[in-house]
Amino acid sequence: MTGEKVIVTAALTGSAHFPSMSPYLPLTPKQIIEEGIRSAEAGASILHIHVRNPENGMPTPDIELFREVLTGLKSRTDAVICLSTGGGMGMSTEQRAAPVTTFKPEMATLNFGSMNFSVFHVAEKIKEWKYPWEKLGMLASEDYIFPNTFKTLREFLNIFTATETKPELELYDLGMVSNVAFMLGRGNLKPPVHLQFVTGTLGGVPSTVNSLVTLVNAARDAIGPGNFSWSAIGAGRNQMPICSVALAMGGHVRVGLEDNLYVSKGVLARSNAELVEKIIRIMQELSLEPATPTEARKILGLKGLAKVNY
Ligand code: KMH
Ligand code: ZN
Repeated sequence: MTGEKVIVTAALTGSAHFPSMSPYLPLTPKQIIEEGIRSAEAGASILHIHVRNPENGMPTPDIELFREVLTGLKSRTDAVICLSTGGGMGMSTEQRAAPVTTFKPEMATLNFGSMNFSVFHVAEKIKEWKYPWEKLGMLASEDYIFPNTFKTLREFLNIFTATETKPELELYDLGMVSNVAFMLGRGNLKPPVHLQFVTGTLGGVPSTVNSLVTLVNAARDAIGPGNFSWSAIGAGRNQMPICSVALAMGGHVRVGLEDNLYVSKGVLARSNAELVEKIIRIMQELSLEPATPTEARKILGLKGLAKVNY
């Protein structure tokens, strides 16, 4: 990929960060749309979308909220939309898959293995809570297993095939690389696949250079160098260092408030665009340029905006 344009993904709000953690986390459809437009203007070619209850910021699978965000974005930017099927804690597989079935997006995430996915440790750091659900949800995550069995992966992939949606395979650990190789071998997945290496979540690999290098090398061994493109996530303070290493390795990058709330040590990012601008400044120092949405579609082999259902 060296010399190719770099795809910058902006993950706008997610479900693992809570309203009390930052006043800049977009919660309402209007806020998510504005954040997406500004991130695209700053150079992001993919916008990764979750939605939240506008009353209290709680992650929700509400289809009408997705529709409002998707139509709002489509009317103002040609950026690629990558919908989340990870949803939020406790959402059923059906709820998680519904946005793909309904809107037939060009891309959507697919978390490629079950794991502990917890944020309970963050609760101790929050002094003032905005909403009652936050502390309850955070503490309950100590006993949460994020379910992504081979059966549900097969069912999700059948949906993605039917809707011509390119899955972005979220890999949090080494075993998930084997899962990809296995599903390729069974024909549930077709190469080239797009891998998102997620580092720094509690329950997944740590955000270290060695973790990223190990995951990339494992993918090269198990999936084959020509059979995948890849991007990297560093959670929290490791977002820019891990993305910088990914750039040097010829990978694509994901930034945004879903994964990191800070633009520098102790300074809250005031928008997703700030994080997009920061990684693009780093890219410029490395003589790398962000891909446009059209270039991202070509690199990833996407079906085009004309074939979505929103
Ligand atoms: N939660 C992020 C670490 C999804 O939305 O399906 C990866 C992600 C998964 O964005
Ligand atoms: Zn997400």
